[in-house]
Amino acid sequence: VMLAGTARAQEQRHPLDPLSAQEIELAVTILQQSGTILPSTRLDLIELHEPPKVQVKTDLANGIMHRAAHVLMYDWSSARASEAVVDLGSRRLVSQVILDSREPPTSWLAFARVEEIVRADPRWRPAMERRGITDDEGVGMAPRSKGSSFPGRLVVAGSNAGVIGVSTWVNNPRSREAEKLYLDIDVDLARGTVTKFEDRLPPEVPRGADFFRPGDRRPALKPLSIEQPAGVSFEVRGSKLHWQNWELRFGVHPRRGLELYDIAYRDGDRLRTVLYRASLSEMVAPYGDPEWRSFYPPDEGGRGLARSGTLRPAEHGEDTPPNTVYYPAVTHDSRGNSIEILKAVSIYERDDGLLWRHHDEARRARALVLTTFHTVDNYDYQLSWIFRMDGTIEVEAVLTGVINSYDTGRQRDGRPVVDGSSLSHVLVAPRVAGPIHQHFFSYRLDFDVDGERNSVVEMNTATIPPTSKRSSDEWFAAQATVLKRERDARRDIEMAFSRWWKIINPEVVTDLGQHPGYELRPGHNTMPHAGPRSAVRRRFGFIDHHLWVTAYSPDELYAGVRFFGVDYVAEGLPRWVQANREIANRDVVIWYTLGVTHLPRPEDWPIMPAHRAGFALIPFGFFTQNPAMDVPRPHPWN
Ligand SMILES: [Cu+2]
Repeated sequence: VMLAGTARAQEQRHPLDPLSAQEIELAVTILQQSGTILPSTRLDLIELHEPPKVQVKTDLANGIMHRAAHVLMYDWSSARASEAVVDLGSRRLVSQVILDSREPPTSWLAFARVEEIVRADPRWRPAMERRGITDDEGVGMAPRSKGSSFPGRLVVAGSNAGVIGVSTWVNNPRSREAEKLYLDIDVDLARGTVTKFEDRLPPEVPRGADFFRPGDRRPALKPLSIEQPAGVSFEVRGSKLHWQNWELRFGVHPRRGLELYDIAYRDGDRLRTVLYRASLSEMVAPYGDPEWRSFYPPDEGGRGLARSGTLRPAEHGEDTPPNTVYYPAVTHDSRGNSIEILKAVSIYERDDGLLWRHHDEARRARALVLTTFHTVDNYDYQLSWIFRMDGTIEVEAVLTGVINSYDTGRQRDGRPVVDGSSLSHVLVAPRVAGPIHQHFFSYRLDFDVDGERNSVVEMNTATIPPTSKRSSDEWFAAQATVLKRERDARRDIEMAFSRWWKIINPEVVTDLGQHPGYELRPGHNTMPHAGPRSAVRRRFGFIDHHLWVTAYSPDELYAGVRFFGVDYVAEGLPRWVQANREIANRDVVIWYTLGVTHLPRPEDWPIMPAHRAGFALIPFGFFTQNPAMDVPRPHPWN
């Protein structure tokens, strides 16, 4: 019994598991006791100090667990950003580094500081009450940097004079648009005080219409029941998930959101590794309407996908099916308090259409979905990892929520769009313009196909040129090219060659004499349309290409920038690949940029219908036949 219990405890914990609430609090306590955290210090990120892959494997083999926290912080009174590593086992401060920046490391920390200062001012609550707002949680506040656009400089270098304007609005989900609060507020970020507070509420405040039009509902549909009377077919112990032949772990990171690690497939009596780790690494949304403003929010890096308020709990039976099982996540606020979000990760099985069919024999597919919901100001994202019975992993980003908009003053378009028009915005409602923009997601995929040493092969399909033997022009073939160096591995989708990529293990040969591999199959994608000298292209150069391949390095986690306070031109992928490291038959990391170009439609208003984007990881020669031939009949829900 003891042994079984130990084995179970072993299986429940993993060196890559996110910090628990106790670990977050312990890290903060150690930093307070060592004098590293002052009363004016705020905590930007409290995360697992990620051990290198080699240490993770050694620790797992030896059944030991090193736990350390990495903490990124900013002291508002001295305008100093620093990072520290705390060993949680020995309860020691291991290292502290002052960063070469006077700026807060993320816009989130500046948002949190503004909210903290304004909410503590005695004039705030009466001003809210005058507006009929009793719960100010839905009130948005943003630092309005004077003379530069977000994400710009907040603190003037070399000075503590951090006086800044504050924009305020109500995030009323039932209102047509974010309502202005008519408050003129300046705060001193360094001193933590409000220096100006003017209430400019006009006698008649325009209110938006109700989004959901409750009196105007269509008739309800007949019931469709989704039930699993015998329970779900997956099992979760700690961070470990088993479903069908899949074994993987999942956790939530304050910045990166849902992360998967140790993804493996049980193939007979062998447990075969596929991915060491997979997560979103950055996202950025450049806006292109010259009549609006220059704006390219990095919602993952700048705000964080799971920091205070951005990770939204699921609503039972509405955003996921009723057979969903919910799992909590732990994140933290800027004072270092841990926050538990219940229903943070939704896991459910869903009917997945046809698995395979021939003549009178067929099998029904089931998929396992791991999903999270995020609200970043106006926009909403659903980020999913979908596991299939045929060995496929589908990665999906769903975009919904409220588009950014501005008031044109025009009730309607003067003339319909005609031939030759150039559109940088669309009137989506009377007076409301939706500016053109793009969404880019960078996924970091640390493949370990049957082991660490992998290669990436580009596949280009083209006509075989006629020869003297074969004069016909009807032959075509897929040409394989191994990507050998990082700088040659900046690649784009090419329709003319039906281009795709395959991640193989060149040291393993299957019974068919092939290298086991996984295909990265792009879905719909896009290229950046801001020019190459634009701020967004210089700062987030990862959007220049759909595929990047790098040699594994434990510090290289963010395709864009690690911290925003430092001068962040050409950080991340564009900088790393200048080293031009070898990538053939190495431990490699694949980075895929998924893009959506969004010219808003009237149908995107007031709340945008869910728009799906994604790509798939599909076994190609990983198995020696269809791995789902063994699915029993009749279909698996009976
Ligand atoms: Cu959009």
